[in-house]
Order: sequence, then structure tokens, then C-alpha cells
Amino acid sequence: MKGFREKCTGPNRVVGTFCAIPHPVAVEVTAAAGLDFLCIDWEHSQIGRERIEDLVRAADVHGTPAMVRVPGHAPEWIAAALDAGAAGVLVPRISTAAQAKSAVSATRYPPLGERGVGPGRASGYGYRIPDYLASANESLLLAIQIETAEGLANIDEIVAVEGVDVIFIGPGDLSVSIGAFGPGGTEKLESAIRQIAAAARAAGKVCGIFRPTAEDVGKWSAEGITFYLLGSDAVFLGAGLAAGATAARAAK
Ligand code: 3PY
Ligand code: MG
Repeated sequence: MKGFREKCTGPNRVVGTFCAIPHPVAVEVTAAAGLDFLCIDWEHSQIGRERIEDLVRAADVHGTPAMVRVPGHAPEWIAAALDAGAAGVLVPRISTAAQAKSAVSATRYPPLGERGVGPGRASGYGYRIPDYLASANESLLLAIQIETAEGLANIDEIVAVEGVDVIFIGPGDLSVSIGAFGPGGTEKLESAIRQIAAAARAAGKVCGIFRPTAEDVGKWSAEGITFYLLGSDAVFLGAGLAAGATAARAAK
């Protein structure tokens, strides 16, 4: 999607959400909400490979860029998401520079990487392969997740990997991995988040984070974090209904 990578790697805040409901209607409704982008969550949902393309297509109908969080590091998963027409990928659980390099290699065509050429939806089912090849390396966004103690320990080498656009913090996994889960671990977790954000900034990379609500987005923006994934379609569906029901019961 034109301009998506530039927008995400620019100085301004971008806000998206995860799509975890495996149906194009949910993606269309979410896209119509006016977010900067969507992230179809193939890692933590019941979305299967065959569904990815329909969900990306549903986002495209609204002109909303849709990236895909792949379930792991396999180049085949990254290729499947990108061939479906995703605007980028979010690769979870990157713990070493070698893993980050492998994500770059799977995302970029030669000479930058080793992505394979195929007649998928992204290249107009084969009719626009030359055009797609000419623009894909510059237009697709690669975000990698730092969410393990090992990733935190290796952060300076990871952020230095060329071809990675966004260093994305997964606070849930990170808190569990560094022994900072729950209210007692807040200080430890926040210091790890600050360390990752500072390392990303120093390497000239954009830093992103997942937040369940917008409550502390201002606080993290002050640390230079600009790329936000806020909740998910499923979370907002539940929260919206709960708030509506509470208000209806209390209405005088
Ligand atoms: C985490 O918090 O672990 C995440 O992966 C959020 O996206
Ligand atoms: Mg995670």
C-alpha cells in the first residue's frame, strides 16, 4: 500500500489494531473505524493461512493498509502473508541478530534478501510481477518483536540489523520472560521498555509497542515510541458491549 512504510517510519504517531476475528466483516468494520493500519494476527488467533488473503482484501476495500503478524520465523509464512498482498509483516519473538537478519531475508527480494517470486495476489496474480518487484523492497514494512529476555540482552545487535523498519515491543511476553509479570513487576518491565526504545532510537529505528488501551500512550510517546498497536477487534468488541450494557443498566 503506497506510502505505508514512509508513514510508519516517519516522525508522527501511527495507531493500528490487531484483527483477531477470522472474518472479513470484522476486518471491514475495523478498517472503517479510521485507523492508520491493521495487523491481522496469525500468531494468536484462529486465523488460518487460507483466510489471510480474504482478510487483507477486506482491508484493501477501505484503503487501509493491513500487515500480518506471522506465527513464527519460517520464511514460508512471511512469503504467504506478503504474497497475499499484506503491506508488511510483524515477526514475533526475535531474540538474536541472526533471527532479525533471517526476517529481513524472507521479506526482501534480492539483492537485499531471498524472498521468492510468485504469482500471488500481491503481484496481480502474476500480471504485475515487474511492477511489484520494482516497488516491494521499498514499500513493505518489516517490524520485529522484542519480547524475550534474550532479545532484551541482545537489543543493541538486533536494532543494528539493516532492513528492519520497526522494533516492536511485546510487553506481555516480555514481562513473563524477564520475570516482571503483574503489578509487582511494573518497574522492571518499564525499565526494559525504556531500554529497548532508547536502543531503537540510537540506531535510527522506529520503536513500537502493544498497548491494551490508550491510557499510557502519551507516556510512551515521550520515550520516542511512535508506532502503536492498540488492543484488537475482539477486545474492543467486548469492551464496547460491556460499556454499553453498563450504561444501559444504569440509565435513569
Ligand atoms: C505481547 O505483548 O507479548 C505481544 O505480542 C503484543 O503484541
Ligand atoms: Mg507476544
